[in-house]
Amino acid sequence: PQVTPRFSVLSEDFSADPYRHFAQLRERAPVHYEPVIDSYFLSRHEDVKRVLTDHEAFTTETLQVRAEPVMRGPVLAQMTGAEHTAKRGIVVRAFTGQALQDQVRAIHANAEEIMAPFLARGRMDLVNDFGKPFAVNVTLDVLGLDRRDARRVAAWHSGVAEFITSLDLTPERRRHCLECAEQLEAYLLPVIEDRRHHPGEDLISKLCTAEFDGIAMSNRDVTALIINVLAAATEPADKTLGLLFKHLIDHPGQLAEVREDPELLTAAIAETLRYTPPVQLIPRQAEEDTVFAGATVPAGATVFCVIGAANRDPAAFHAPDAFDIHRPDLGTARSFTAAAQHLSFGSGLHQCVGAAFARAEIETVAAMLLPRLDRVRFSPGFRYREAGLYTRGPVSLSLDFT
Ligand code: 2IO
Repeated sequence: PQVTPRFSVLSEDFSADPYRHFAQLRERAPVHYEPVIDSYFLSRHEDVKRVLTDHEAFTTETLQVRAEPVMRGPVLAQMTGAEHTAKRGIVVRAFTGQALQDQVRAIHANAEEIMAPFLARGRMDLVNDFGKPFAVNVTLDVLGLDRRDARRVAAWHSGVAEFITSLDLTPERRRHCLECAEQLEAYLLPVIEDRRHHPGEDLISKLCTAEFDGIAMSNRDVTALIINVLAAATEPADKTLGLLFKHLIDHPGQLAEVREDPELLTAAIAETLRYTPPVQLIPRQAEEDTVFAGATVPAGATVFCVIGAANRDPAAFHAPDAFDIHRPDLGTARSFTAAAQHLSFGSGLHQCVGAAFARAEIETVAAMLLPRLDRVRFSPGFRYREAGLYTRGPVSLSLDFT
């Protein structure tokens, strides 16, 4: 007799199109166990929200093994209590007010420079020609790192990102990722030393001069926060931009509306984040046995929140599988704050500290691109493909225009 293979989120079938499986996951396996990686996957909006906001029962302990080895120290999401409040405050200040205004100018300048050579050609791969170099250069500017180091930093960043976003790393890949992280750390240390003596307006200087409990942060703490910002600002950016244009091109009516009224871009970005979150998984560690609708998650277990599935839960969103920038349950203004209904920036204490920056970044470039990409469409013969389980986005997005 034929044996039906057990459904697995680690299967090729799932990664080819996770969205096709989300309803089944929510309805038939709301607490889904993956034996190979000894982890649980939660997919209902209510359950994911609960995991992310119940900080006692579900902690970020798991980042000690999932992030710290390549971050070279503790990141914001690992911290708790007064230390978390103080250090998060430092990062929040570095991404608001005048700092954010300066960052928007860097976003503008980088976008202008990188898109220029492609505009005359009438063809551009929005992900590889534009999004990736753009995301790296903007992040370097924000951190205050030398743009001439972009290639090296981008290569090290790929190793760091691969470590965080892989569910089953081979020992060889793991070694490669750790090597990237060590080289990145060695590159950053002299920069940190220099900024301690000659601080500027950049984020590294702010981290170097900020005090917590009257004491400056150690090189290890500053390094970890820099790598944290590098990964968080780079990895999801090109994906979000690519997904936004993919959805708008697929929905010509909504594209026309956004062209007509650029104020609608905010809603289009928020809906893109809900519909196709660039960060699909958020890990936590269960500290106690917890009963969900489906089953029990045991104390000590690693839990992955399946953000894409939660964002398409009909219990949270009406007609969840439709891309609709006008959906009344989106709450555009709330979408980049702690009150967001979608879970793409997480929720609770550790909700994305870069959400306002992300919004400014994607809004700024999209507003620059739209009027320049006349009659934008997929290039002839282009085949749309997405990749990634943890972070997910278009492999490429070849666009023709004018
Ligand atoms: C290392 C997937 C890059 C974050 C993590 C603790 C980073 C943390 C995230 C996002 C994006 C990453 N987690 N941003 O999911 O800072």
